[in-house]
Amino acid sequence: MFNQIQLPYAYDALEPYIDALTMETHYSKHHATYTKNLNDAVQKAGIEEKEITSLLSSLDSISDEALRKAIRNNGGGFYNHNLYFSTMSPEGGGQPEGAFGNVLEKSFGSFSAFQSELSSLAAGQFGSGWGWLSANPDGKLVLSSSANQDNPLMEGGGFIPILGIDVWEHAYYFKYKNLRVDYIKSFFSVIDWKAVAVNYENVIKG
Ligand code: MN3
Repeated sequence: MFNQIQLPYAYDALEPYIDALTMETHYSKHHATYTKNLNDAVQKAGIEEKEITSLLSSLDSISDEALRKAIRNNGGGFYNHNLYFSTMSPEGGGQPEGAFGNVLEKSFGSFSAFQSELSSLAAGQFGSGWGWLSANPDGKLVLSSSANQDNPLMEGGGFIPILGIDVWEHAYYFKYKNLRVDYIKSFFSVIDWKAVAVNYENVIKG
C-alpha cells in the first residue's frame, strides 16, 4: 500500500511563499486522493507489490487501458507530490552548496542560469503540469517539463526526478491567482537544497 509522506513541517510553515490553505488543500485533498486512487487501481490490476518507480517506468506492461491510465495519472500524482512536499522547507531557499552545488553550476553554467531555465520551462508548460530537475546514474542533470501528472520516469530515458515544481493551478491559485510566474519565484525561496542533494546522491548510488 502506498502512503503519502508525513509532511515534515506545519501547513503554515512555508508562509508567506506558500500559504497554509493551499498547503492543507494540496496535501490533505489532492495528494490524498491521488494516493487513494492509486491504491485502488493497483489492487484491481493485481500489482500492489511493485515499487512506485518501477511501476511508473513500465506503464506499458499494464494491459488494461483504463487501469493503465488510472495508474499513470494517480501514480504520477502520488509520486510527484511526495517529491514536491519533501523538497520544500521553511529553512529552504538560497543555493545548493558542496558537491551537488558544484555539479549544478557546472551543468547549467551558474545557479542563476539554472533558475531561469527551470522557471521558463515551468512557466511555459501549457495547462497543468510540472517543471523538473532530473538526474541519471552517471550524475548527469537535465531540465524538462511535462503535462498532467506525467514525469521523467515515464519517458524511459533513465532520468529520475530530484526536484519538481507543481504548476497545476491548485498549487498556487488561492494566493497567486493567475500569476504563475510569481509562485515559481516564491517556490525557489522554499526549496530544500539539502533534500535535493540527497535525492541526487541516491540516484548516483542506484
Ligand atoms: Mn499538485
